[in-house]
Amino acid sequence: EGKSDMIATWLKKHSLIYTGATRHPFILDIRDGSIDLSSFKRWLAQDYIFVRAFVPFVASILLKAWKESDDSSDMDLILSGMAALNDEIAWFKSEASKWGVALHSVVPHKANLDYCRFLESLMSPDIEYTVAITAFWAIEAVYQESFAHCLEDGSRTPEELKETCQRWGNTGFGQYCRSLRNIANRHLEKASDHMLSKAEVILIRVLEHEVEFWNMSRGEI
Ligand code: HMH
Repeated sequence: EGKSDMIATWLKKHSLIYTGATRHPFILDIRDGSIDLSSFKRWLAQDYIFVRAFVPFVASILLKAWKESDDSSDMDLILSGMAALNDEIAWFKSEASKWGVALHSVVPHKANLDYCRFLESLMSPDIEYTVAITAFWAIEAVYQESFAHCLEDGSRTPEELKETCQRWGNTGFGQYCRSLRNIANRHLEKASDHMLSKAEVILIRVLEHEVEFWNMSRGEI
């Protein structure tokens, strides 16, 4: 296989863990309507903490794109992603108040702390743009694929959870993820073998953290 769609190559190679992250029991429980509302609230509170840590991570990628990318449209896309995170934080606050979740008193669980620490490690200037943008794509793609699955024909997602699923499962977010994937692929295509193996390892780490995050949300701690 050539290097033109490294992401496709890696998704095939690591399909077990990718499916584990995108078809997790937490998501299947939403999709079949059997989700326990305490799990949903736990996910909501923990994800708010995660998204707050995700903002500086995306800012670090914006900085890398500005310094390292040959295409100025990369920056435009990343900036639009940052703007969407501003809306997302406001959405978490209003959703939490709807569900009676007090965000200021949430204690981050270990899986969340581990994931946030991992994000922080990726913010280092030593992490190349190619590696960081691959991680960024993977983090967004897991949510897109997961929540889109809850909206497909035949799903029995409870009405009160549909807005959440729409947030990441909508076609606009799907297009955004495809654009991130194209950027990642374009940079991976010109990367050295050494850089490719770093990006592949980071991709697997992201998928593992996503699985742990869903496990935590389901109360398996
Ligand atoms: C844990 N992964 C987690 N939370 C999110 N909000 C996303 C990915 C997508 O942005």
